[in-house]
Amino acid sequence: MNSLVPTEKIWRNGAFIRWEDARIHVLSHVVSYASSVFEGIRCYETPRGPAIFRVDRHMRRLIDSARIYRMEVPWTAEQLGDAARELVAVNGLRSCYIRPIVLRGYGPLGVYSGNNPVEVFMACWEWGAYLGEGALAEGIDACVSSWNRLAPNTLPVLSKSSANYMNSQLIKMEAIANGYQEGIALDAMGNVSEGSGENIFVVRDSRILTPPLAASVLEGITRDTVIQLASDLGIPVLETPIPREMLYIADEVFLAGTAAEISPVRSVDRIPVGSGARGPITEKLQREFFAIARGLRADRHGWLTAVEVCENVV
Ligand code: PPE
Repeated sequence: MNSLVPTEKIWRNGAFIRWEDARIHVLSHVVSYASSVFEGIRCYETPRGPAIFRVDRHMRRLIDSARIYRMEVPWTAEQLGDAARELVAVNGLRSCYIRPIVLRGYGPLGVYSGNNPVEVFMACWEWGAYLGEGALAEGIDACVSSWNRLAPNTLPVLSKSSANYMNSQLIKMEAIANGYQEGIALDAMGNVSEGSGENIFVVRDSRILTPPLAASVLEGITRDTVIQLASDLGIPVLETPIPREMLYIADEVFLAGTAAEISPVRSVDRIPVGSGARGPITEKLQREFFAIARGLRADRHGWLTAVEVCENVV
């Protein structure tokens, strides 16, 4: 599952290099100190060719993530968006996951990173169902993690930095070790925060609730997409602190992220969510989301960026 199949090319600092050549030295700053920020973006196959979903928002967040850590990215969001389109085209992919990474490279060691070069890489590969086959239709079994999400004044969660994913790994490993597919973390106050790699939504009495940004969540782009689509469909959405026990009495729970897309949660801590199957509001949002992403419904919010397919990929 989720195996990494190499493609031809990776973009590095403005040029395409072979997949095998995208290497860094073991003493690069990032290896010891996790000094990198990254993105995850999906490109969907549409009837008019491949299209990247909300690439401008992702590239803006990448630059913002770097800015929080005083890393200067020598590219604009627009230039990185162009690079992403070219990357998909040169690799001849129809649909894929795109991973840009900004890192502190080889140079002096020691915590201070101001004298290490900032390098930008971007790779893509085909990535299927993030939470396993059947997750989108049947839902997943989740637990509340014994690990909290990052407390304010520790690591900034609005920066999608690699360091934050050590916390995500603890949440995910515990969940898998205990027979669940995903862990839901609480924030430092004990309210619901997010999954190890997804934002969370709860449906109760035909309203959708999601934790606010101050609940130590990543400002997810799929989260924003869900909020917009719910509003289009006339379903009220509230960004509000959610107590843990709401997960046990909710009508529906779902996770949202680029990799996970919109995935229903069918049980939390072995307590069935609602009827224990995908709920109607989750399904409605999934249908709308995939129809737009796959170019089957009008792109009314301007979320898709077309990739011009190369005829002769070398
Ligand atoms: N919270 C976390 C902690 C998170 O990692 C993600 C994305 C989200 C929320 C949703 O953000 P967005 O993709 O903008 O809707 N997680 C990415 C990485 C997953 C991974 O395993 O790597 C992703 O979904 O691409």
